[in-house]
Amino acid sequence: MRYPTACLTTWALAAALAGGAAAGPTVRGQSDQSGAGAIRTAQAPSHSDSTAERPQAPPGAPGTTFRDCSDCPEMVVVPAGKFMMGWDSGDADEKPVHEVVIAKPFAVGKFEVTYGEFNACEADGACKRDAHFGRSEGRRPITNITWDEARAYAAWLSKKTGKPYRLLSEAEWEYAARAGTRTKYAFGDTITHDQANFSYGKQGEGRTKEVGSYPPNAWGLYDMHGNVWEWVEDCYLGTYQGAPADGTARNSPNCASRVLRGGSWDYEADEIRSSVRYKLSPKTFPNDEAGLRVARSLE
Ligand SMILES: [Ca+2]
Repeated sequence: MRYPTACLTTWALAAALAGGAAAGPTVRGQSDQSGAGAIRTAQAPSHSDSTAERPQAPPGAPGTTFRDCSDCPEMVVVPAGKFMMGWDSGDADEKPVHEVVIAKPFAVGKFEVTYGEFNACEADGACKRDAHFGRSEGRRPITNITWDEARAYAAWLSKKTGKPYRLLSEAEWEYAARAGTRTKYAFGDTITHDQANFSYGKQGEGRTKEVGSYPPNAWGLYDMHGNVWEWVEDCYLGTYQGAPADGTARNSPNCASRVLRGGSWDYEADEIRSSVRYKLSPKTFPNDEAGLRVARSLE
């Protein structure tokens, strides 16, 4: 069964009605990523949002959004549940398709981490400024970031907030990207340039776009398909044979490659599907297609 029937939860359907995953990225030199033209369908709260510093009720219910500090990424609570990870018709590393159970709700970054957000970490001395060419691109997703730097950013958030920030596990990432669907994309078995930032077919011609420039998936998460590849916690292993069924990350001593998910602005539609995987050395740099999204465990 190539694309099993979509199975949205009641909550996911409600969220959807409310408005709301080859070949891998090549290492390229820097290009001017300025410019606009994105189809804006949502406006994220700015960092100056006066509500950001107010005490907030502890997050818990799926769909709840929150921010733990004014400079912190906005987070969305995703529900507990289970899903089938991988794709029978995909690459060898997407098999075997296997069930994963996510026992507890957890929070996921509503957007990819932006330059503006990462700059706060740099300003605090916890992230390396010079590694990112000194660019300041506001709400464009941070790029040219290594796996080590991505984890350093999450560690900084944890220290700053006292909350357990981290990268998503690979299983959590696919669970969040699918948002209750079993189709090739969160939007169905096809995807259009009105739904995600991906290549028109000419390698190197394109750019990142401001996060939130395209519609969210059914769980309120933006840009899971395309824009930038997103580092996850797992060590890259060539198949899902022996993969954990509880959503935890896979690891390996002296891991040579870490996983990125979701595709980027420079990849075509087939390569931004929910199940697609890529690997890079955790210290790969520079790469103008590699970014991150954070997760936070809930108490
Ligand atoms: Ca992405």
